[in-house]
Amino acid sequence: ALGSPTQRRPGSRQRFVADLSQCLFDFVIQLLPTQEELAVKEDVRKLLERLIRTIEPESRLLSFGSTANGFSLRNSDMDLCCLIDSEERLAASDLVTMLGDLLERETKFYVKSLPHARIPIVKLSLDPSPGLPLGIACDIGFENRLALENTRLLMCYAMIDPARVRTMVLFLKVWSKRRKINSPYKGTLSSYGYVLLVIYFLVHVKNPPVLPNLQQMPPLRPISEEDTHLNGHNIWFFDDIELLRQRWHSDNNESVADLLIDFFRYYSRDFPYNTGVASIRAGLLKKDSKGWQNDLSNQRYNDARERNRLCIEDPFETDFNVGRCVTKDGLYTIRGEFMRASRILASRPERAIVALAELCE
Ligand code: 3AT
Ligand code: MG
Repeated sequence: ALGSPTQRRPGSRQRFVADLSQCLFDFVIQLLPTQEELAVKEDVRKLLERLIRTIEPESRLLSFGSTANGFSLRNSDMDLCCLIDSEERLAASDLVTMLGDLLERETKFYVKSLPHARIPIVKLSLDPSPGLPLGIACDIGFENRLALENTRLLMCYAMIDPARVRTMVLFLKVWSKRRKINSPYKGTLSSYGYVLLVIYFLVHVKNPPVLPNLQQMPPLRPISEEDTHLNGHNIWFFDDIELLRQRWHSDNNESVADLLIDFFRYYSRDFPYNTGVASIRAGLLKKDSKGWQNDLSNQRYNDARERNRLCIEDPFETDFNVGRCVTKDGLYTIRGEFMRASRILASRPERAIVALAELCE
């Protein structure tokens, strides 16, 4: 009988949304890495590169993931990729073993080599110290050129509209970590998966769109197949962001708070989890058309079914489901969290800061 709070006080909803946008900006800014942290990480990268070159002189060590795409939070891990420019190189598993031994001898890092993993890596970590109050965690992989390219794609999306895109992504990363739904090893979704959900929403769900589809824009000049393909995957996208800014403007003027509220609503109610695949390259696809269907009748597909609860197409490796780690329980929990977030943002129209705190509790 009281009606919704919005009905009680006209205008209070708009005020809430405006306050929430401001709170989101303020909240995210204090979570960004400091200049000092970035400098320490760059020093670590250079040190590791020097050491790797004692094994493979023609190698380069490059950052990817959040350290390189503009979606980094304070104390996020470092993802490094070693590229070797010479023709004759050791196998990744041998490199991992040799590098692990070398780093164990020459540095203070704790080292764990995983030479036989699907993607062989060396994992490093350092305990906290006065200069590095939160320590450091770092993964080194080899020849993962697709990851370098998808990092560049996400970075370009971030650069088109940093105020809205970066704020949304950074907030969702913190939120998903605090709500414990950011652990692919435990059946929930990786940060990379959440970022793709945000971009999918901004390119394909919002109308008018907040972001253009960089993979479908016509190239400025003809490009050869060789230049657009890597290991059989089309990795082309429009990456001249300066030019894009001159030529493309979004007609969508919603605030970051409006977008976030709508994001939670969409993924709690509207996204077709049972049949749909979120593809930032091609929009909403069908699980059927990708062979990712939930075929309940066939025993053989048991495993596939468990892997295809939440379907998010990788932008380049299109036969790869980025959400494949998400289990039945994991998806149930994630959707529950989207609903909880929606409910909190719908029911607290007066105090944005309280809503935000409750959201990330
Ligand atoms: P954090 O700040 O570490 O939480 P992040 O942005 O670094 O987030 P991830 O650690 O999830 O994101 O992933 C790091 C990069 O590794 C992002 C992407 O280039 C690559 N990557 C991660 N997961 C996948 C995947 N399932 N398929 C393809 N590339 C992936
Ligand atoms: Mg990372």
